[in-house]
This record gives sequence, C-alpha cells and structure tokens, in this order.
Amino acid sequence: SEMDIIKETYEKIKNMEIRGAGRIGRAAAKALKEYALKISHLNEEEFKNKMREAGNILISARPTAVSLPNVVKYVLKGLNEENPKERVIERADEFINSSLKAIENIGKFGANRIKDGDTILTHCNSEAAISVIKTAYDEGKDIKVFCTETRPRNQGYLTAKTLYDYGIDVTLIVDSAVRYFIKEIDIVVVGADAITANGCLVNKIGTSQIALIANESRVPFLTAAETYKFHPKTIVGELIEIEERSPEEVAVFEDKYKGIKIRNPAFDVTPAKYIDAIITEVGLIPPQGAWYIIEKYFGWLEK
Ligand code: RUB
Repeated sequence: SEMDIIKETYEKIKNMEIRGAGRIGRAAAKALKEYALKISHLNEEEFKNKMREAGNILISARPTAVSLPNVVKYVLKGLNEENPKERVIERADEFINSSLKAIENIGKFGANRIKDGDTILTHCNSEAAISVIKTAYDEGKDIKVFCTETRPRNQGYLTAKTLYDYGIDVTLIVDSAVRYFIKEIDIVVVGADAITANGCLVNKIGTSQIALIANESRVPFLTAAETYKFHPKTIVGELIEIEERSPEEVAVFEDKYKGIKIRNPAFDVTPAKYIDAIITEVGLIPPQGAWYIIEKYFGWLEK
C-alpha cells in the first residue's frame, strides 16, 4: 500500500537497521517525501491528515533522538503553507541538504580544536563526531583515535572501520577501559541524540561515565550536535525519555537463570558541567548557550 514506505522506515529505525540521530532524521524526511508523492492525488484535507498520521508513526519508532520529532515537525510545517503538497516535499529536501551541510561545518569548526599529534577518544558511532575527526585528518594533522566498542550493539566497530578505511590510526578498546587509557587521550569528541535547554547531553549509554573520567583527568570533552539535535520541549520543562531496549541485546541465559534481571538503557545524560563545548553548524557554544540555540532556531515556547 501507499503506507508501506512509512511502515518500512518505521521498522528499520525501530530495529536499528537505520540508526544514529542524523541518519534517523534524514530517513524520516525521505520517507515523508516519498509518501507525499504517493498520496498527492488526494484532496488537500485528506493529504494533510495522512501526512500527520505518517509523521506520528515515524516519531513513535524510537523515543530518545530528538532529530526524529524535530524533522517531522520541520517537514510538516509545510502543510500550513501555500501549496502544501509541494511544500512538504521541498522542506524534506531542504532538511536533508542542510543536515549534510551541517555535518560539514561541524567538521570544520570541531577540527579547529584538534591539534597536530592529538589522540582523540570517541564513543558509539556519530556522523558528526566522525566529521570532526576526518576533517582534522584532511587538514594534515597527525592524529590517533581510540574507539570504544559501545556495548551492547558495538557501534564502535562501525566507527573504527570507517576511520581505518579513511587511513586514520585507530585503536578499539572495551567500554570499561576508558579510565585505563585516559592519560593517552588529548580530547574526547562524541555525538548527540539530544541537547537539553540546560545544556545537558543525551547520547549513547556510557557517554556520561566517559565525561566524568575526562573531567577528572582534565581532558576536554566536546559533543558535536547539529542545531536540530536541540530539544525544544525541554525549554518548557519536558524531560527526555531514555529508551530501554530488549534484554536479549545484553545477554541470553539458559532457562535456569531466567530470573536474572537485565536492564538495557540505550542512552544516558551527561551534565552540562562536564561539557567543554557543543560543536554546532553555527559555531562552538558553551553548554549554557543551549537555551539560546533553542530560542533562536525553534522559537520561544514552541507549540
Ligand atoms: C547513536 C548515538 C550517536 C548519536 C549521534 O545511538 O548515540 O552518538 O545518535 O549520531 P544508536 P550522529 O546507535 O542507538 O542510534 O552524529 O550520526 O547523528
């Protein structure tokens, strides 16, 4: 049916075939665009209702990465403009293009913080953080990168392979080895699933203990976050839901041990005080500047 593209994208995001906040956002924009093209024969009222319904389905795929509701809202804003059918398609393309451009700018700004000879630590698999690392490398800086495995889904393997393919000196470590190696690390750069109004970072589970370790060792901790990773509703006091995924991702025991409880939160919250800077496509900001970004890019008290 016409809805297939929405359902398929929903499934791929839910089962993490498509993952990482930026990729999730672009996949949702692309699905909305393709769906809009498929249902463009409907009358305007029906078209709008169907598009809103599709948006809600996509948003329900994963709860934490704010890129998902932010992009759906961005695209569907076109429904309230003249020529809504064309506008949603244009806005989907606008988002995709500007999000790719944002990654490029984040790379340039972030690379200014990487010095020749630096060893960088990253966690999980973030396009934005990888852009910073690749750009520093492209500038001719002699860099090394440590990647954590990122249990339970091991997204760190993806990062290690991507950087290795690019020609960068990469070392893979288990998540619990961060403190053991911190004295070899000059700077930490991670991505973001969401940034709150008070400058906290929501990112892959384990990020906050890395920030704590970096802070204790006076190693700068930076997060690379496009402006659409900022969470507008946190400005009115809304909290971000931390996704808890299936226990099977962590361990599967024989029946005798089924009573062992397993918890599997996918993300955690890093307090603003452990973050040296947030690298956005409009520049580096202190975590205290998060409120300003939300106010400027999402409008005060967004509905
Ligand atoms: C991915 C993750 C990434 C952010 C940012 O978690 O925590 O650090 O999404 O990624 P998951 P990007 O694998 O559970 O989706 O910079 O690519 O948007």
